[in-house]
Formats: sequence, structure tokens, C-alpha cells
Amino acid sequence: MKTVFSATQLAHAPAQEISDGKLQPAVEIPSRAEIVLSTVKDRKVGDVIPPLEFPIRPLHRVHSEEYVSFLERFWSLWTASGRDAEAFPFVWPIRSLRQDTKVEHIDGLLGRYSMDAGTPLGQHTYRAARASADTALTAAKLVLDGEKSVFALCRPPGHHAGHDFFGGYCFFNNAAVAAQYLRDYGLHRVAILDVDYHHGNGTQALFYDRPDVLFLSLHADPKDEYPYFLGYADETGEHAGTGFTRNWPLPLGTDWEAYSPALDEACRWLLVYKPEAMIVSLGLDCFERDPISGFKFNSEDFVRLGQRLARVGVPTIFILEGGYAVDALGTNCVNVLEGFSG
Ligand code: 6XA
Ligand code: ZN
Repeated sequence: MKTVFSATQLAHAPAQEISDGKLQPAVEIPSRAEIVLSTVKDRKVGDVIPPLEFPIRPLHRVHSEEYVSFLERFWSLWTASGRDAEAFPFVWPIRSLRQDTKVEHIDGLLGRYSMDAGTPLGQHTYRAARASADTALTAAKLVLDGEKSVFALCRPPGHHAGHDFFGGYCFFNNAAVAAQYLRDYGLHRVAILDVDYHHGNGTQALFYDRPDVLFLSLHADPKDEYPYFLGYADETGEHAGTGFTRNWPLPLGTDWEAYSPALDEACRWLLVYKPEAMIVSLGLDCFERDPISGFKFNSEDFVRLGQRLARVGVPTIFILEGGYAVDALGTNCVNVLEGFSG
């Protein structure tokens, strides 16, 4: 299996994040990608190739032009306002505040275009996020050109990012951008299976009213876990997309034994839908030692996950999402890829 990777993604290197009511060391850090890359090489998964540089158009198919432009201009606006440290949003246009004002202050813009205060932005965030989206797009192009499976080693991750907002360490929704690219360049039915520990709220929302991109997600029950406000079992799509979203919220403490029946059910939906390609939002944060998560996968379980996904039998793009137990991340990720490849 080919891996797509760009070192430009490492330029986004947050030092701190807000969690548990304090500033703590950031967990979505460059060493995540570095350990996955070195394990891909050590275990000879296949060639590692750089992404193509795509124009802005495929990003605008998923994200609003205003939002993309905000991310591009962010650092110059932030520094022009006299700041030089990492930025965190802190005020949002929530219920009863005006949605229709044209905000110009960078603090207002940060609130307008975000969903949480847990996602640090820095000088190189835009450049790294573009490289991450290019990585996913290149994987999609390879599948259109006939590859049966490709690994997009993406970072920063993408599945929480929506049409016009960032959050959950995500800026551009790599899986959604890849899915839309597959649709725009010839495929009619694409499925996204999100196995990250957290619900992929951004991806779900982007395709919620569409039947051409099936969204299936297994994740920690949002009543107990981030992102709290989406990912419940009664969310099944709307309008033309009714029935084309499915969620399996699972209790904290879920292990492979409890997870695999839900995965089997998701795979049965895939067999019914018969996608021409599948995108796997591959988070490795179901791991028992993940520092921010509460499931109980061991490293062998990730082999089983890969084996199960292979049985779906469709061209597959793996897109890296979360997973923060850095020492085990390469092993767990490559376990999925090897399990899949057999
Ligand atoms: C709150 C938790 C962010 C979740 C990030 C993640 N800081 N999403 O792994 O998949
Ligand atoms: Zn996650």
C-alpha cells in the first residue's frame, strides 16, 4: 500500500492546549506523524510519496471561501493585533448574539470560525493544514487512477472541521475533501467510515442531506465525550440524505469484543450501499493507553480492525485522524494497514 506524506504538515507544532481547565502540553503534535512515518518505513508498508500541490478549488468544494481565507489570513491579523503567541478562540456568537454582523476583529473572527477553545492556531497552521488536505486529495487521485488502497498520513486531522469552522485539532476536513473529489472526478457513491474514538461531527454535517456520500461512525457516546453536541443514534440524515448517516455511540470502556458487533453492523450497511470507494477516518485513539480517550483496544485489536475492513472489499483510502499515545501510534496504525493488506 502506498503512503502519502508531506513534511510541511510538521510545521503546525502547537506547544499548549486548553484542557481540564488549564494550559497543558498539546497532544496533536508533529511527533505523531513522525512515528507513524518511521513505522510505515520500518515495516515496509510500501512506497512513501509526497502529495501533489492542489489548487484551492477542491477545498472550496467543502469549505466556505470566507473560512479558507480567514485561515490563510489568520497569522497576519493575529500579529497585527499585537499578539505573537498561539491563539485560542474565546467568544462565540451563540444563541441571542448576532449572527449577521460583519466581524473584523481577529478575536471575533476566531469565535465566528471555531467550535471550541481546545484547538491552538499558530504561524504555520494554514500551510500545514493545506499540506494535510493535499495529502488526502493525492490519495483520492491515486484511487481514481486505479490503486486499491492508499494511506494518507494526514496531520493536522480533519473530521471535526465543518463547512466554516475549525475545532478538535482540525482545520480542513481531509476525509470530506477527498470524498468530494472522488465525487467530482467520476465516482457516484462514496462511503466514509469513521473509526476515530470521537464522533466526526464535521464530516457528518457536511454530507447530512446527501445520499451520494454515506457517513458511518463508531465512537464514544457524545453524552459522555467530546464533541457532546452531535453523534447520537437518532441522527440518520435529512432530506435526500435521510438514511445515509448512521451513528454507533458506544459506552466509555468499550473493548474490541463490545466494539466488533457494531463494526459488523456498519460493514453490513457498506455492503448494502455498495460504494465505489470507501474512506476510513482512521483515528487510533480507541487504544487503551490513549491519554485523552476511554476505550480499551489493545494493539492486536487494530490488526483485527484492518482485517474486518478488508472484507468490505472496496477500494479504500485510510486517512489519519486522532490518536495520541505517541509511543504506540506507529504500531497501532501500521497494524490496521497490515491487517487490511493481509
Ligand atoms: C478536546 C478533544 C478533542 C478531540 C480530538 C480528536 N480537546 N478527535 O481526537 O478525533
Ligand atoms: Zn479522536
